[in-house]
Amino acid sequence: MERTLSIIKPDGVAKNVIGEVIKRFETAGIKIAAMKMIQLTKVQAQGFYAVHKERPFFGSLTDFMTSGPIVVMVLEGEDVIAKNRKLMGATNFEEAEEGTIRKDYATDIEKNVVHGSDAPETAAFEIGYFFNDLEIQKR
Ligand code: YYY
Ligand code: MG
Repeated sequence: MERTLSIIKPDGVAKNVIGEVIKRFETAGIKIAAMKMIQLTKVQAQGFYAVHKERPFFGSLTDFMTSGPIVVMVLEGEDVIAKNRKLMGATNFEEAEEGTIRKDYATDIEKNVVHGSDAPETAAFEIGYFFNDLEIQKR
């Protein structure tokens, strides 16, 4: 069993697609092991996206991520890191496959509805950034 971190970003919450995104996870057989709605501070967003701190879009991305509430989830299942990335679609919605979350709901390369960890190491860091062990359901 593998775990990954998923975020419904401020644009996804504002567009009322929380349920739609979660439905896609559940339909794909993915289990939700933890979930909460929060609003990040700038410092918290910078810490979460620290790997991108030298990128030109870092300032804009971290402003956007603090612009409204987000839904943070721990997803669980076999091969869930790759499965979630597949359901999300490419970073740039214009390049995302038909039927993916980003193709259907993103409006902008930055405002792309969802985040998903991209590897086991980043998943471990990102889950630990938002949840302690007691907040994650065991089955
Ligand atoms: O993992 P993923 O979200 O698909 O993309 P990353 O390359 O990790 O970039 C994180 C985040 O940064 C992306 O979801 C949107 C934003 N971004 C951007 O605004 N402009 C870019 N050229 C690349 C990424
Ligand atoms: Mg990424």
